[in-house]
Amino acid sequence: MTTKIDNGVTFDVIIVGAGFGGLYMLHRLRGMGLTARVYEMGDNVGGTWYWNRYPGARCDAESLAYSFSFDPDLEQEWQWSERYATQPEILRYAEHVAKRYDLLRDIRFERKVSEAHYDENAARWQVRTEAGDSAGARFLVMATGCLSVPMVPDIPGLDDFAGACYQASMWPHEGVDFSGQHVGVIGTGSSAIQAIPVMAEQAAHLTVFQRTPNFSVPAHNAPLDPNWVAAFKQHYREHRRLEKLGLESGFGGLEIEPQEQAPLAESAEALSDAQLHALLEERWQKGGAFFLSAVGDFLINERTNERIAEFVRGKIRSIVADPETAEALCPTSHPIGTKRICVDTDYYATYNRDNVTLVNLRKEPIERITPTGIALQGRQVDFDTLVLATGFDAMTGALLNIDIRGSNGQALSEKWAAGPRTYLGLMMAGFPNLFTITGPGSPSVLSNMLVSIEQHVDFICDLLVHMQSAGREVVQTSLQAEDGWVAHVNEVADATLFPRGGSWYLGANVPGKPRVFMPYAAGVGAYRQICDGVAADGYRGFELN
Ligand code: N01
Repeated sequence: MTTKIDNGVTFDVIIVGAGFGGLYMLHRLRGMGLTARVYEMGDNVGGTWYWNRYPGARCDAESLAYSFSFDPDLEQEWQWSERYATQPEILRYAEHVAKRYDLLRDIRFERKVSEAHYDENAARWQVRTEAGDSAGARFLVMATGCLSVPMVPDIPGLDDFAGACYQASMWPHEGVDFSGQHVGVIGTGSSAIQAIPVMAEQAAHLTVFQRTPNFSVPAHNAPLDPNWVAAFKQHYREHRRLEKLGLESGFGGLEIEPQEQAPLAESAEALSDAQLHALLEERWQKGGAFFLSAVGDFLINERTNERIAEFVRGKIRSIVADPETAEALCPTSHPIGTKRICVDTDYYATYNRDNVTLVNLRKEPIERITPTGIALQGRQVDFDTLVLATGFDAMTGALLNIDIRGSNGQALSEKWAAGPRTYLGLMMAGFPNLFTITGPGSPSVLSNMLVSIEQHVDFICDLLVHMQSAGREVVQTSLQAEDGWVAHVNEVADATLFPRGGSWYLGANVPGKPRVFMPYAAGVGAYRQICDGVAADGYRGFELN
């Protein structure tokens, strides 16, 4: 432990997590003259970009968009080197932000928060860490991230494996050398789809154990041309404005000139196959998840969705040489886009390598993990090293891992027993003065996280200023406001194909987790308008005392 333990100290605000959400929150609070302490589990800033160091890890939003907008000088001075930034570069950026705004002195690292209890009489949150800190604060801000609790698969024999076993989201800082190794990887989500091509280049042999194939589109990543960037940066403010309104996509649609991006067609209904193919091909060649928004109704019209899905399957069949492997890689069990679309570099082509084998677990289920590999029904596949790219207990996992208790000692785990309930993804009824950044019920994981983080932090800070000027100490949301918001979030999701995705958006990847569509699916523009309206109405749905 490098810093002294907090014992009985109090702050205006305690922030949990030093990822981008925690860093910006701290910066803003400083500017308001408030005292704040950040507790962070890792030994450095960066959150998801601190932990997810697996080979090939990079962002699926363009670097010029996946960055802070709050300071025009920062965005002008920081130079991104690639269209999609690598994990090490994003981590360097987070470190730069922390140093540039002198944030480190208020962050305590290697501090896992174990409990946060609200003392109603004192109107104060009391927070403890596993390291032994005990501190109080009027406000508590959970900046714990949406994808920060790794899922260890419940496969019999996992502990019996005698070789090295790595979880993609807890990758060793010193890296892993796969040279000459036989490697097995379980999972084919975004993490695996990025890691597999890179690991395949190094390993003697790579066996991919796939339960559900995923749709993936090419990133067409490339180094950024400094002249292009300089021209883009002349318009940075306007790009940011459009991005905040959800009118420009940082998922692959950035051009020098800021422009409101519309789908190439509102619906595929009136398009012939050849016409639709041409539109999709245009976006496919451009690269990135922006591909999905080529046609406006892809998430509400089953026929459109299936035609787009079939286009991608056609791509897979044209890239992967072995027809059986190609068919196994073709997703058929969920509408395209209802699970997070993956963005890759050479993923499908990797299966043409002699040293890569796909095991289709739908045909050959895993019986158990053995000391030397994986026993399938009827055969054994041996390898030296096992990589688990098996995802996260998303959106609620990090909050429920902490013993959070609000008014009358109510535990958050009790309140959320049937699934998360929030008002605007920002507050829970019965938990006064506690805010979540990009919590369930907000656009969060369906958006560019940096855009959503800044909007949440700014909203919370404006609310605190409003409370200060009104002489109020306590803010809470009502059950009525919360019920109304939960109903609205469900209504929006139910109007789409999202609930059919069986994804981590729904909690479907965690055994026993209630199936509730957690993010708000109407987009950052609509959400921002609602939040602005709430604030303009004197913070409708929030009770100030
Ligand atoms: O996790 P996932 P991820 N036996 O949950 C499989 C973000 N992200 O870490 O689908 C066999 O998507 C599971 O199979 P199935 C992004 O938002 C972003 O890859 O449950 N397989 C699935 O294939 C992303 O969506 C970036 O049948 C098992 C895989 O493990 C989110 O993080 C990069 C299994 C888990 O896939 C999560 O992605 C990386 C079992 N028992 C991540 N248990 C970028 O910005 C699980 N699986 C680019």
